Amino acid sequence: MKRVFSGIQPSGTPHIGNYLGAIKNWAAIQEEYDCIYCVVDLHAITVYQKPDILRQKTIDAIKIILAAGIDPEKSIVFVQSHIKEHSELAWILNTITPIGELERMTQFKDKAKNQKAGVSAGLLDYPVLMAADILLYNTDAVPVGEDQRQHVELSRVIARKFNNLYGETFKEPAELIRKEGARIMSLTDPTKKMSKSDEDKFGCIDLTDSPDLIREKIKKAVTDSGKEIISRPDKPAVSNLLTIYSLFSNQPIKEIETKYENKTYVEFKEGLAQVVIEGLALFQEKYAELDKNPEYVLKVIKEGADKARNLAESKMKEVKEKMGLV
Ligand code: ATP
Ligand code: LTN
Repeated sequence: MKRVFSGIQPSGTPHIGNYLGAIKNWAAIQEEYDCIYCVVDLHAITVYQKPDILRQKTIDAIKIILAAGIDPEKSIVFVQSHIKEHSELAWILNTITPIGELERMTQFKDKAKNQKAGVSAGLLDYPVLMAADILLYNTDAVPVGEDQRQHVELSRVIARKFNNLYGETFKEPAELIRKEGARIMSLTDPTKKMSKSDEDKFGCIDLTDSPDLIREKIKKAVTDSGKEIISRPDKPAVSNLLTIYSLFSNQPIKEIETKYENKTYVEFKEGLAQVVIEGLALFQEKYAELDKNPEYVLKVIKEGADKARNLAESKMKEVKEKMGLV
């Protein structure tokens, strides 16, 4: 089976953008691929995190992965900082990565704007650590949202350069990006992607939001001028809501448009809230069960690290031999 690797940062609370754009798909492809899913705490610290909160969010992120239907008997689930080879390989890859490639990354440029106290070397280096995550496990495919495409492309550039210098060592990974849901937009500003770091809490629906809060957020979501409920470039807000509706209900957008022809935005939003609440119900039920069973979660984390370590150690040995690091 081909290998899949992906990661989620334990910063903020995951939202339906993370779910529809990535995690839901992670569960769906478990039968087809040999999957490894990682909570990337070393990536999260490229922006300051309070230690106690980081610790808790890391465990919460593991629970999110499990509640989304990822089965630790089938897939490896682990925490990035538990496997030291990620940092070790990132250092090695740093030595062959041109700074110019890192400076042109869109995510770096966006996040650098918010680091008022000066941009850290870690923020610039973020994509190299991500390349290390991916290349360490001979990954074939990386399921991510659209915002991560550029980083996966860079990991191919780095793999190619290493292979040219030191001999065939790394596979060149492909991004696996779904057409629908790859970029869920903010509910309050449809020109921005839904993001955990958004200060406006009404922009995001978090995966752990209660039904009442989901209804309230959808009620407050912005719409476009005109009354039609239709997906069109000049109706970015409504198009985003229709995408969310379609992905949670598994109905094509065209059918939803027909259903709400001649109906009001209020009626459409009530229907949407219901679909989102129902679409998250099973996930939330599983999440609440895991909350009651912290020993199980810790056991999954430990066993996941043991499996990942075996693979990572053997790849690092190969890398060091090829480079003359003996
Ligand atoms: P955020 O901006 O919310 O902090 P992120 O991309 O920085 O998200 P992660 O939590 O690590 O951080 O992302 C997990 C996955 O969710 C990634 O594959 C990412 O591409 C995807 N993702 C993030 N935001 C969206 C979105 N608005 N729509 C679709 N996919 C998204
Ligand atoms: N940068 C990604 C998280 C991430 C990742 C990875 C995704 C870190 N390492 C390796 C796929 C493969 C993000 O912000 N979503």
